[in-house]
Amino acid sequence: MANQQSVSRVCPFCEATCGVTIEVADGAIVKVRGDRDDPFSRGFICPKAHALKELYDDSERLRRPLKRTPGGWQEISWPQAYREISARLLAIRKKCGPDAIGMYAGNPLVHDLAFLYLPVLARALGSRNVFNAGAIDTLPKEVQTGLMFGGPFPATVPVPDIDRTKYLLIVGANPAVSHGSLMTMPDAPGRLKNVIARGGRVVVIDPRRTETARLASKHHFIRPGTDAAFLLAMVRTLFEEGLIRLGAATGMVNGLDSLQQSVRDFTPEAVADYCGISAAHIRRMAREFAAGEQAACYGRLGTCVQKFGTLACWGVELMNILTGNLDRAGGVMFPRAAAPATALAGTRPFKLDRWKTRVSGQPRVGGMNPSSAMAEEMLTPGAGQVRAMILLMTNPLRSAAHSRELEAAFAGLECLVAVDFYLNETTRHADFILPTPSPAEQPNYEFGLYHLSVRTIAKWSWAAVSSDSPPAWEVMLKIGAGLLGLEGRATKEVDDMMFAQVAQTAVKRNRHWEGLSVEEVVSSLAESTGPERVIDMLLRLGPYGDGFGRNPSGLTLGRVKGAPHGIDLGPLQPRLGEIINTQSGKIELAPTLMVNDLPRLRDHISNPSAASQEMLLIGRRNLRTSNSFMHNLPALVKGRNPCTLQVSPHDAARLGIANGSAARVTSRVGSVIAPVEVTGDLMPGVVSLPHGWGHDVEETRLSVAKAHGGVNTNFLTDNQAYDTASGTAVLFGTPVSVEPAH
Ligand SMILES: Nc1nc2c(c(=O)[nH]1)N[C@H]1C(S)=C(S)[C@@H](COP(=O)(O)OP(=O)(O)OC[C@H]3O[C@@H](n4cnc5c(=O)[nH]c(N)nc54)[C@H](O)[C@@H]3O)O[C@H]1N2
Ligand SMILES: Nc1nc2c(c(=O)[nH]1)N[C@H]1C(S)=C(S)[C@@H](COP(=O)(O)OP(=O)(O)OC[C@H]3O[C@@H](n4cnc5c(=O)[nH]c(N)nc54)[C@H](O)[C@@H]3O)O[C@H]1N2
Ligand code: SF4
Ligand SMILES: [Mo]
Repeated sequence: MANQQSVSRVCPFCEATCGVTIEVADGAIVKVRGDRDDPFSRGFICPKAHALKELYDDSERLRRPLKRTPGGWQEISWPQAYREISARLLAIRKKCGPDAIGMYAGNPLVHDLAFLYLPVLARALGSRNVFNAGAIDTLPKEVQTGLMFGGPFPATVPVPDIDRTKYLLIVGANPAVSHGSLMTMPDAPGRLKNVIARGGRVVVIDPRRTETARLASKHHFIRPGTDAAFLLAMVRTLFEEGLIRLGAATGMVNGLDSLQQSVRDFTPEAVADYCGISAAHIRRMAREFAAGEQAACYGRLGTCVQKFGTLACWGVELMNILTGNLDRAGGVMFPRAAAPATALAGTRPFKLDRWKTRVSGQPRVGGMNPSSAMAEEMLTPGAGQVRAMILLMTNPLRSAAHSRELEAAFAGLECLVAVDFYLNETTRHADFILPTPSPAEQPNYEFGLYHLSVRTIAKWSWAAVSSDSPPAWEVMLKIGAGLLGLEGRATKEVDDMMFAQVAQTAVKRNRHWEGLSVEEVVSSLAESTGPERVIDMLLRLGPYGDGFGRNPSGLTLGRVKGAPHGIDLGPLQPRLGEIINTQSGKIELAPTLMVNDLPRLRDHISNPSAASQEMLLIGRRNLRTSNSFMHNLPALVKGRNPCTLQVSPHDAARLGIANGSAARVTSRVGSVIAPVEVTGDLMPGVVSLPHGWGHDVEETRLSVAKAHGGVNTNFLTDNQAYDTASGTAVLFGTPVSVEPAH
């Protein structure tokens, strides 16, 4: 057949970085399959990998910029879009100041090289109103690791050394479906099974008997939102029973006594009823964990998007540190990325921002506002009110808490610009939609995720097919240039200006190579442009790099590209000494923020819920789709409707709702009607609905998604409920009432 080609790359649809081979014939994608020659994934993929083809083929995916006009959507050229957007935004900034234009970056940006251009656009914007999806996801982990290890995120997040551990305690994560988060590893189910096959144990703490729980040695239900109490009771047991061993962290910690004092009253007996786990089980798990030579405690979304997210993340980390499992093979370790993010960040230790958000005084972290403050910042008049937004690959009207209120906020904006390839529930409010290419049409390097990877990997992803549209990084650079009054300048010219700044920081931060100057770096890379140039610089400066010729056999982007299936640089290695970046130079075991948050937890333990007859709503992920944007792809949504309200048999009987009937679920902020699925997998008192659904809006161009509409669980989640330490929204553990819907 004419013009056939196989292209190797990484699948961008979750954090696992599975290698795929895309078969292309005559410019069309024929097939996506697992790449057996990828040293990390060895052929493993999940059904979502096929979205590389499906998204490319989707005729409803936008190919040209859209502009809202009184007569409806109009296709316009890219130059016209840049010109008009820059004029509109500059006028708003002139009238209302820089804070009037906000920005919100969503999840898929992490998997796009444009991620590297986020700081560029943020600088050009100069607004205090920048938001990201972190506050509905990883933020408590960012705060906790920042305070304990010094940051920057994610370079100081330890990950379980899953391929060597003998005991894995999973708290609030479902890697068998999510394929792991803040722990990059292809084939999560296989790796979990291998822990057990090696004679190890996997223990899961989750209000739902999940797919991961089914693979595990043991599962315990836990009442949503009570993990901090559970984990601190485990920590207290370690103190009480003399099980503290610091291992590699010996001599490197601060605050051990203060920690012991702080957790004194968290006895297993005091928290057992609150958590729904018996005191005997808590003690036994603490002993087992401490006895295991190589044990890793891992928490994810269930420990983050809840009322005590920062405290729960603290508890997870304390278990690892206090049992000598930090920086130990088979415990939790700090990955060493080939292209290190630290080269782009400042050197100063992590600190919470002095600034709080304008309206409700929520914490800001790393210059970002939490997403739960977004609606009020748009709706509340006064100096600094947000009147325009730039959205980067996000669908907050389905993914963020209290999306009904957000809808009103977005509808009232003077200008909304969305970098997105669908006309969906959020972008339908836009004035301009800028559709950058689908992932298969673009190269990539999973820059962020390789900082969280359970092996050190460097792999370039090649574009399988070409596109006429500019990549997202270029669109962001152009919008940034417009805001800086550089509208109309050549991309290369603006990019060179931006790169000179980035190179300056990187050379200053360089720890590996002597005698390197900014001029040398800039001139060596003068011919290239865009994020490829940044990645090349980071690889060459990094620990495996060629040091711009100082280590001739080291990595360059060219060498990485020359290994199409990826380069495996080996297992995790101890590196605690080079990680710690706190003011004191020690690991802070009892940061003030956490200790000061304990009274809030104690209050909640003594008065768990004003209305304890209410149910607690949690989320659920679906293996075949990711968040909100794959529901227009027929191959991924065919079959059984996954958007059901799961209820335990006990509650179903009590509430008079039958399997297959409809139930009304009501929270403080809203109400939805969902089909009921009665299942013994759910803890009594808890109901579960997946997120990202509710494709019921007429004006969208999502005909397949509309036919599989589902309900939007974020009509129920409450943006006034957040982890006060970090500003992270409570997405799991929302109090709701449930009744038959007639
Ligand atoms: N209730 C509840 N809510 C949740 C969660 C939960 O568990 N429960 N999970 C939360 C989490 S962890 C996250 S990360 C967020 C995610 O929420 P978001 O960050 O909003 O991500 P998505 O829902 O995937 O929406 C992605 C948007 O980007 C567009 N898009 C996707 N890929 C590309 C691309 O390559 N190019 C362009 N131009 N556009 C693209 C899609 O059309 C879509 O509009 O949701 C959160 N919301
Ligand atoms: N197939 C698929 N994969 C995905 C995604 C997707 O949408 N679909 N999304 C990706 C994204 S953006 C992310 S951030 C990751 C998330 O990765 P994970 O965190 O592994 O994913 P979740 O399924 O949200 O797992 C959270 C678990 O916490 C449990 N839980 C809820 N409340 C509590 C609680 O209070 N305490 C405890 N202990 N557990 C609780 C839930 O029942 C659930 O099993 O997944 C990624 N991978
Ligand atoms: S687990 Fe699935 S979605 Fe995640 S990277 Fe692998 S193939 Fe892609
Ligand atoms: Mo996420």
